Amino acid sequence: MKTILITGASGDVASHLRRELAGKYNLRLSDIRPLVPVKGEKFARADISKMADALRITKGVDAIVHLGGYSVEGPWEGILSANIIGCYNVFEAARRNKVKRILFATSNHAVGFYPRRKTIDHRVYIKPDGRYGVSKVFGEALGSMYADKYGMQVFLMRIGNVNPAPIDKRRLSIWFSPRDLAQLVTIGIEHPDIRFEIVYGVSKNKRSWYDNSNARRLGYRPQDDSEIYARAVLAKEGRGNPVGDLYQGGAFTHVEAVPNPAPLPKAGAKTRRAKKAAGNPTKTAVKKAKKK
Ligand code: 15L
Repeated sequence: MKTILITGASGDVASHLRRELAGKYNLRLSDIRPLVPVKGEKFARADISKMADALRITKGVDAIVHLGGYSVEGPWEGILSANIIGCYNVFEAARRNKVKRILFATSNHAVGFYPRRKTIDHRVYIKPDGRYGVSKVFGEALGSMYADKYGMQVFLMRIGNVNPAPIDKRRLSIWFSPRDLAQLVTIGIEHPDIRFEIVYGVSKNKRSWYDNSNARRLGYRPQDDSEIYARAVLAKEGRGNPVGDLYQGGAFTHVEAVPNPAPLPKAGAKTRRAKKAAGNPTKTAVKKAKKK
């Protein structure tokens, strides 16, 4: 059984992926945030913006699914550290540890400034819709360079929105169901002829604005279509935005920050383990007070 490292394992996308891949691979997980592994998983806490951590987690794995990083539009410092420095470290650590294959979660936001009326494929010129999108383009460029210069096998997935069901009008076009995610990732891990590929990580949505023929060529046959949710989703749709509604990237094209679904632990905040080691100050204080 292959050993697969999933970075960003505490995140949303990884939590779906871990469930879908359970039993198929030995899963090695890493994240800057804590996580409780289940049977078949091993977890290592790591900050990928530190090369030593990246080297430690990538040792002895057959492939890497790199999901870790800042996952929305936001402040440059966070994006720089996780998505630029961190992404470089993961690719470079993989090379030094002789890990041949890497699957990178790039994003629809690498091409988010394409208008919604246009269907785009994997060959279009990049059009990032913010700092986050630019950082994903950087990861794509790293992938290209590591494939050409070092012979790494690189599978870039421009992911739409992974969710059990689509959450709004825009996501009807870019929805990626957990089981379709698992299918695409499995192709990325198993396909014998991956050198450098760009595919869209989306289900077979009727309203899709992607021509995902490259994924299809590699054997991807998505099962899910957001259309069955369309009526319910559209009934709840709020007021739009004249810019966001025009472009595939939606709000990312006109706001400076999107609420971060996976905030990092605050600097100086203690982990659960560290708190345990230090004793729970509140409980200790209560006990002492009772004894008096
Ligand atoms: C992304 O790239 C984000 O990682 C995810 O959190 C969603 O915001 C998604 O794009 C989206 O466009 O819906």
